[in-house]
Amino acid sequence: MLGNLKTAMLGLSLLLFAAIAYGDAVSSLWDQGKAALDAQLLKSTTCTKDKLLVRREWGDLSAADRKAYIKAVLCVTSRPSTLDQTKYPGAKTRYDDFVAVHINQTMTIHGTGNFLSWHRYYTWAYEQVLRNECGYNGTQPYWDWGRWAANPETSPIFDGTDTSMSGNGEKITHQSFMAPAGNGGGCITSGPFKNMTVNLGPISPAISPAPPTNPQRDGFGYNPRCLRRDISNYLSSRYTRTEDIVNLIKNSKDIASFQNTMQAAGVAMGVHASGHFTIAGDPAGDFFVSPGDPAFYLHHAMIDRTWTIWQAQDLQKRLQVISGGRSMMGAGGVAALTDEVNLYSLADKKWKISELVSITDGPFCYTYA
Ligand SMILES: [Cu+2]
Repeated sequence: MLGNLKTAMLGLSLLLFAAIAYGDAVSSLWDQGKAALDAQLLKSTTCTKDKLLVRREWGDLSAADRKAYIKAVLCVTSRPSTLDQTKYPGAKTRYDDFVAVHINQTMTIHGTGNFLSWHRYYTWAYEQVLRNECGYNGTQPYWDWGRWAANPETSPIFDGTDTSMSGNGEKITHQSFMAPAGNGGGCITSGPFKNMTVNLGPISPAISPAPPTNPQRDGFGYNPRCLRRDISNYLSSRYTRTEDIVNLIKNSKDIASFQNTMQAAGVAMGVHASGHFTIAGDPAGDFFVSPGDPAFYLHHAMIDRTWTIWQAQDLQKRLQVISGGRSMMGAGGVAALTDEVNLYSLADKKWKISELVSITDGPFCYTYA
């Protein structure tokens, strides 16, 4: 009798769990591609199902999981830099090392053939450092833009609580360059990262008043300042709704249209720029220095998830494909799958783009919930 009751209650709680688990039209596209991803995993020589790390949406993490992630990020910001201090005097912490490597390669990793694979490897390398250098057992969470598009400021990612990635900046009179000024613009004042110091840059600040100028022209000088944000729903409610993500995935028939639509920064803004400029401020709105805001990695994990879902809709035709040049300005010619991706001190190995296209091959062994 008691056993039956227990079974019934377990069944009920499973039902309840199923009912509250978040799902939308984008996760339906994931489900449609899942069999192909599972088959790809079976073919992998390096990754197996029992080793897979599962990345989850911030809103689906428990408070304890969020705190563990935050603790690991704070740990990376407190460990010393491993970079050459004569060349990178502004890189004080291990966290800054990531920012410096992104600054260094900015012109050859955006609007290029390696954009997606480079940022996949970079986000993975960050996740590895959290785990290997800061004792983190979890995975890199992602920011599902569509889920919070109506009001990112009140999302669990940016609500300013101690389980968030900190909140908006203090409201100041300012101009943001990519959207009308929102309710912030100043230093963030709440949440776990309110005392975080941004050390590198700026290089292309997208907010006025601008942050103080870096003592070195290359942006690698020491320029300690607060983290500023101007979170608003202006871009998210127009360009990163669930329907926008679905349209991006469904309407992009080849890799060129997928990544061009994703990276568009013109009249219609793609999800990539919209995500960055939904956070805005300094350094999130700075094309070169944007990884200096710790929310960067949640954004780029979602870029990566979106790419994976697009791939999975026709996996075998969409894995070994790239499009674009080797630099933003066209120098260097057309990118090739055999081009190497080098993260220098952030990861110990160089990989070819062709080895970075599957989330269960090359260095990778993860999936998305
Ligand atoms: Cu980037």
